[in-house]
Amino acid sequence: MRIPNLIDGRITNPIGDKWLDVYAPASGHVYASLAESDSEDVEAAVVAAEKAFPGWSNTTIAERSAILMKIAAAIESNLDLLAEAESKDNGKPITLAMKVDIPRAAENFRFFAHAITQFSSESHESIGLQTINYTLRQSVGIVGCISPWNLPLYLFTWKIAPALAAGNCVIAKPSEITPVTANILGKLCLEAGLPKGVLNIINGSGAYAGQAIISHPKIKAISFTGGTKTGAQIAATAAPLFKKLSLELGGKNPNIIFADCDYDKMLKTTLRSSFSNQGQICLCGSRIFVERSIYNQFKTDLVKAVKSLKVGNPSDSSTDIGALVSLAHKDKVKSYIDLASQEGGAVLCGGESVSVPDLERGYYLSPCVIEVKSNSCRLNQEEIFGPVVTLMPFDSEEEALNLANEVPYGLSASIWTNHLKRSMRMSEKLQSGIVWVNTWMQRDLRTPFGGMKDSGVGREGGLEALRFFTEAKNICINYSE
Ligand code: TXE
Repeated sequence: MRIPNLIDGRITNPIGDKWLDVYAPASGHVYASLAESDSEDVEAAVVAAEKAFPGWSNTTIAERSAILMKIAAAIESNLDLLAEAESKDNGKPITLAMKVDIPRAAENFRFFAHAITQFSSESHESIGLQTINYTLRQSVGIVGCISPWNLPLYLFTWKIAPALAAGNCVIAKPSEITPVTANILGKLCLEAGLPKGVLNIINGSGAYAGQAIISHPKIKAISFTGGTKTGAQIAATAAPLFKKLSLELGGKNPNIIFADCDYDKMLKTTLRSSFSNQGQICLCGSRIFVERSIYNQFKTDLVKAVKSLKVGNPSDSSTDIGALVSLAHKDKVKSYIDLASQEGGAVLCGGESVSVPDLERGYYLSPCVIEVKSNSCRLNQEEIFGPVVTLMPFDSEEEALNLANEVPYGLSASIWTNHLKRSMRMSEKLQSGIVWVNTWMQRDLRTPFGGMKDSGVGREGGLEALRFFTEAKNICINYSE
């Protein structure tokens, strides 16, 4: 299978005719080749987007919304095809792709199809001065959307749906590790009536295709989700070009468990928040802090539950944990597990390569729980982004708060307690963009989404995303004689 680019409504080979291998993580085999694009391909996409922009930005809200609704419906009617492609490309269990990734991609389009009809701007009357100000929120122009490999179609659509709804033309780059579903989507968008040149998909590596997008002077806004180091590099390139930037980066999220919580619900959710998608979700709760009075009980119960998770073929519906996304990523995760003994930690379960019958070269790792001695160790300070969680006890609310905040990241946090005032006090003081109380990853698409500290800059989601993908212009009219 060859995966070229989508430029100006046409499937286009990369100008340099270079191709990258795409691996199936479940088997470790190459199964596709991907366009390795560079600045010439990006230039062609920019030319197409410039041509399409006047038409698309002046398309009525009702028409834009109707096209986005058709795209949502097309994603839903291709659920099986897209879920199978996502599972094969990423290594995630097919059940997860069917239940979460693909339905959510459709929901992203449907949500922004509605949201744009409710997007309004302000007017300010300067009383006594016969002056009125009103705000126009106009499309930015050409925007760049760069997405990662962990939730490929889910995050790709999370960016392009609001960008398109707000009347922009998009140059989008899916991760070179998981490009397949984005490219199926490109075709569905054209069939749904999205005019040519409005969505251009450029494939290839971050170093060439990605860098060409972020450094192109006519691409005026960049929405990026990925690693913190890459985010810093993107900011360094984009800042002198005065681009709007939205960066959703890594996390090292605390999961804080008090003795007075609903224990069974907490345990079940903690299993999910630790290991869903092989722990490769920026919102996973990777540092678990437990009140000392229930620490030993929790440790025993968690380890027992983790040992019961089935690591296996992602296409098997009984699989809980599929393959990690790449060999390089598996090696990175493994290197952190190997650090445990050096840092005085104890591996309580998992962390070993798993050989799945007939898929011996796949990237499988058993889910791992590590008890750490201190929050300052690398295992607790650096993003591992795999099926690995750490455990530590705490004695007081204040100590839990300090442990949670003593980390460079600030994306999300979970608190488990039935003590209302404590949950509110903690929520106020936690340094993170999202706080969940007695739940995890319960997403309402109207809410602001993003992180503090090294977890990123800016917020997307709901009207925040539409604000990001528009320029606010103030018009001041004096109507005195
Ligand atoms: O992601 P990259 P990587 C974290 C996780 C992981 C680490 C590195 O800890 O181990 O990041 O992952 C594109 N200009 N997260 O290296 O490189 C790239 O092609 C423009 C957290 O695989 O950040 C891809 O499309 N684009 C995260 C996208 O950036 C560039 C999800 C993300 O890849 C570029 C993924 C450049 N110079 C990893 N360099 C989350 N927040 O959910 C790369 N890219």
